[in-house]
Amino acid sequence: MAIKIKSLVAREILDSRGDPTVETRVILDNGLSAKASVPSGASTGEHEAKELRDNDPKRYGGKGVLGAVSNVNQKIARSLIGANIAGLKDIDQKMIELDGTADKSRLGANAILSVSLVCARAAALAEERELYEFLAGYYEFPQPKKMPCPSFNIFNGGKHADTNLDFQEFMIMPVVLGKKKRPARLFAEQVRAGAEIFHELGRVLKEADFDTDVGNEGGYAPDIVSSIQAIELILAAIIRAGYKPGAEIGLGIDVGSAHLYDPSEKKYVFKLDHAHFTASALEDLYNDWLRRFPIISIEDGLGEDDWSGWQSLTKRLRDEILLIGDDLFVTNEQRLRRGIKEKAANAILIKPNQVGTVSETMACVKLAQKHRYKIMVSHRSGETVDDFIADLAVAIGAEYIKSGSLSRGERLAKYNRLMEIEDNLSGRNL
Ligand code: 2PG
Ligand code: MG
Repeated sequence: MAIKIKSLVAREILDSRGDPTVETRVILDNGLSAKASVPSGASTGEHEAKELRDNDPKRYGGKGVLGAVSNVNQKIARSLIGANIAGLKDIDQKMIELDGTADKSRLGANAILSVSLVCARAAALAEERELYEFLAGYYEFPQPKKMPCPSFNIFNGGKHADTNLDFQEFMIMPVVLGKKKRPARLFAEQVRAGAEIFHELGRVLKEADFDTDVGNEGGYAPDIVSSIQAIELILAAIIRAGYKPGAEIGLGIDVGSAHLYDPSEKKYVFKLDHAHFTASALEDLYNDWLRRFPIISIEDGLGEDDWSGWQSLTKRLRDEILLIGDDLFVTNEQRLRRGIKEKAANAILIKPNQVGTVSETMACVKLAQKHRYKIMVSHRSGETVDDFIADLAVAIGAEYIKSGSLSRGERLAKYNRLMEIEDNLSGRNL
């Protein structure tokens, strides 16, 4: 017998930056209930689905989400109460139609995603399955077996911290750790390596008289003298923590370049380095850096609408490193289709709130996998303790996940859940 949605109740809660966001609870007619909340970006792409904010300057500086909350409690609840919880695609489709806009701006992508996430979680509960297992089965992915490699953002800049660093994220990726002799709990060992390097970086910074406060994603965020200095400090920490840069730990960079682009000049402006780059000069810079440093991944190396720049960058470096499209693709099938056609990027960042429903996220993942784009599942800079993306990454067999640094509970919630899943997969929790 079908298990149906009995009630949907949303509330305004606060995210990790102290800004309002939407949390929704669903209750099923068999008494089961689940809760989910949505994250929010700071370096949001121009082409993302739109979160609905109240824009009432008297509440939370205009960032309140009472409108989105009431859309869940009234319009969405009215259309979904009585729906079969096992029909997630229908549930998502109903919300897409109810909204009726291309960017979900009427009901709000935040309202819609909170319902989409909570229904997926409740459907898994109703079937008494782990969320990652349920998602893989329902959306027809192969049985989950492998864990994603974590990408830890231990140096925060750009829009994520009060620092002079223009680059948004410097990440360490223990991607080659255990290649020779694979440890039984590889993911847990990768987390350990990340944490040890993170703490060592704190000591390296302190000794050099830099401050060790952390940014939005839990990485350090001191003012420094050049972008390269960030790389050098990280490399020093990797070595001092007892790991080999390159051989065990690769580096990843999220340039967040859309926010550095000056359209009047047609150049990318790096204030800290007093440098202005055209797309092709920036391509040369990346090419130079990856020969000098163990860089294995560059995300949003060029702007979100610089298709010809992306094409050229991809042609040059596609066989050497991951070129990840975040603001470029915004987890959107149409944008990814264009990227495939134009041979732009070789990897895609997957963030459910960029598109607004789990079903559309899965459709985009399938298209990416069909065309051999590597997948990195991602958190947002404004997060909650909801760990949905950990299960999502395992369900779809993502190669990578980024959920920030090795500090701040909302970042660790995802890594901790992944360590639990790793134990589940190997039968240790049974
Ligand atoms: C990014 C994300 C997450 P934001 O650019 O990849 O790190 O940042 O959520 O601010 O868009
Ligand atoms: Mg990004």
